[in-house]
Amino acid sequence: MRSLLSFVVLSLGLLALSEPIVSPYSVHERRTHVPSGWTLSRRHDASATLPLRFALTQRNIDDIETFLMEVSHPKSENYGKHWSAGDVLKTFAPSDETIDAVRSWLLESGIEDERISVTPNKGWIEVSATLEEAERLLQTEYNVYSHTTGKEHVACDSYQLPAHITPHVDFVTPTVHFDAKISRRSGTEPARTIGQPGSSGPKTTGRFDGVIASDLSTCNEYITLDCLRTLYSLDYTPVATDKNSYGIGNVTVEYTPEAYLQTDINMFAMNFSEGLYGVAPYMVSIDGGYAQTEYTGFDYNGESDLDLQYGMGLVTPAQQVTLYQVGDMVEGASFNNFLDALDGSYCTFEGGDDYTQDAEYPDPYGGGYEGPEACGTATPTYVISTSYSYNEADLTPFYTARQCAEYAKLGLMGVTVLYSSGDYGVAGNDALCLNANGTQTTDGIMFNPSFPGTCPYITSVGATMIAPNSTVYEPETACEEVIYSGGGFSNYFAMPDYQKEAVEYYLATYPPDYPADIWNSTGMSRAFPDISANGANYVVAVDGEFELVYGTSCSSPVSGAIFTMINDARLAAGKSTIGFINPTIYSTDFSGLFNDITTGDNPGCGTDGFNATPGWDPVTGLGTPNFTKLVAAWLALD
Ligand SMILES: *[C@@H]1O[C@H](CO)[C@@H](O)[C@H](O)[C@H]1NC(C)=O
Ligand SMILES: *[C@@H]1O[C@H](CO)[C@@H](O)[C@H](O)[C@H]1NC(C)=O
Ligand SMILES: *[C@@H]1O[C@H](CO)[C@@H](O)[C@H](O)[C@H]1NC(C)=O
Ligand SMILES: *[C@@H]1O[C@H](CO)[C@@H](O)[C@H](O)[C@H]1NC(C)=O
Ligand SMILES: *[C@@H]1O[C@H](CO)[C@@H](O)[C@H](O)[C@H]1NC(C)=O
Ligand SMILES: CC(=O)N[C@H]1CO[C@H](CO)[C@@H](O)[C@@H]1O
Repeated sequence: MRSLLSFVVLSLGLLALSEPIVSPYSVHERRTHVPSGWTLSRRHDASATLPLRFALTQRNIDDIETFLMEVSHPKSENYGKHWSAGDVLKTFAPSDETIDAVRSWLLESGIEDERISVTPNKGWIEVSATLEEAERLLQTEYNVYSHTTGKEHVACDSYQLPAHITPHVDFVTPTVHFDAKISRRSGTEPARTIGQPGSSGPKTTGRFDGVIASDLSTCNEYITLDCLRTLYSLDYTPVATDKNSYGIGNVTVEYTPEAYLQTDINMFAMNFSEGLYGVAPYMVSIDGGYAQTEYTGFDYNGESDLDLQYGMGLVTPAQQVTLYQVGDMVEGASFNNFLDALDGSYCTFEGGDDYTQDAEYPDPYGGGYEGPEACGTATPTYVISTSYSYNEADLTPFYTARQCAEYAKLGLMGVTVLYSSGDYGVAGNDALCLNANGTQTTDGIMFNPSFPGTCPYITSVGATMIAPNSTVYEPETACEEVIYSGGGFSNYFAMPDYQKEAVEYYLATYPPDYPADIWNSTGMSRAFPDISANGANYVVAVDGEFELVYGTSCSSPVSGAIFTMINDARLAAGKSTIGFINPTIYSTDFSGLFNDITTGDNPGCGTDGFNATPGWDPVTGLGTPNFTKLVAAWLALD
């Protein structure tokens, strides 16, 4: 024992005196393009200090899909045996070996111990490095880029890590992460985050003055709760509302400044759901989120009013709905800020996750939320529906991969995560398409998939509509009114096994007639959406008037309500929640339980997009839910 110890001490002593371990460097991340509007301005100042943050590789993360399938695949013995938050934390926290490897490398490279800090959750290591140190550690060169607006940003084109460090680090910031959000986030101006007016929310055709028939004969022009109940065979009164203390019926996430108005819920209630009058969602405030009333208008209230009126209406007033309201008025928030609140192990330092990308709290911009960033303070509910999205290309592969793994963790815990698939067909938000050099413009010609829609561990929801002059009793068609259902093939994520058969059938039977350089035709990438629901002509009370609203923003909360009712039935029967549903809904036992949508398409990027076809398709997924069939099939599972 003794001699071994002194040997260790001796070798450490030698190490400190000798040259660092020689290990060949290799490129860790490289950026393909400088985003539009930015130009290389100059070398970064030699006197600058960089807050280098190393995102440490999580333990067992390569097995996350296996773990998730184990509890989510209907044929698995452990179906429904979801994990506790503690199990998740224990399984994935970076190992001591990882922390030691990165720390030793930094020490050997001449960084003093007191400058190296590890976050309490062990997820990150931070070092305040001089420019010379950062460039030497990462074998790179930092430059300053200027935006047409005069703003500046520091970035490098690529960076390297020594071979023995590579397996321990997901990514390093600040480096190549230089995307759309960053361009809105420099100098003193806060990030333009999701939920901000002008970002892609639902669309409205404005005030609506039509007359809604008391039977269902006007559903093709005006969607109401009754139209949806009939379309999706949803005739159910929840019974497990008190039996289960937490989670069910908790369906919505909103990002400040988007906010609902109780007066609008009440107005909606008077016409369509009497019992909803005066009922408020249970609000969980994250990072200073609150239902702001300073700003009104469709851009501020449309999304939240829609989500809550339909989400709350469909689960009935008997079932409480939780509203996660994320972010303050100054900075807003990102999905990562929300995930931090649900999972303390995901948080980084005192501030956001990637300070170039996510909101930081306490808000450094003044006049905002001064409390600490929410970190593991909120409990995830059983169904979480979000009607906001990025374009995949707004973000880097490492950033999306890390966030996507978080959704898998929620799935492990029995949570169903739904995201709207986007409203621009095969184009991205705001009709942006990709160029070969990686930039996004409205005249780009390459399809531009949406994120988190392309994350294989969430359920992506597209949009349908009742065809003109059709009734609720006829099959719907892909939404082609005001918006087009987002759908297509990821450029970042590989195809998960659960959808292989369905997607391969589509590709073989209805091969899209587009050149391989405008879409990911490899047949090996994650295809979306997974399902769909009506997204046109919703009658929504917004700022004291009824408006007609369109978007996959409608489809996601409606699907969330349906899955919440299925959870209710299972919980009442003493079973688990349905959790991550994709392996189940694509399985043969569930074939035919969704209403197959076979007409319509999702144009974008100067094309007609893809076609809805028999079976799964990249416009409407497996189709729209039939609650009656689905609840029976899910009750038949353990
Ligand atoms: C709501 O109810 C009022 C009062 O009955 C009626 O005048 C109005 O047309 C209704 N609006 C809608 C959109 O149904
Ligand atoms: C990228 O390609 C587009 C379309 O070809 C072009 O308009 C744009 O100037 C290019 N941008 C950069 C930064 O190269
Ligand atoms: C729907 O019906 C109206 C009136 O009957 C007619 O003018 C219109 O052409 C029809 N639209 C379609 C798509 O059939
Ligand atoms: C297509 O998708 C696969 C898997 O997601 C990915 O590896 C590949 O790079 C993508 N191709 C392009 C051109 O983006
Ligand atoms: C939904 O399923 C029920 C029960 O099988 C069936 O009666 C109903 O017709 C289905 N609805 C649709 C739209 O297919
Ligand atoms: C009805 C219900 O289950 N509500 C729960 C929603 O989630 C919050 C936690 O975020 C619980 O406190 C509520 O009881």
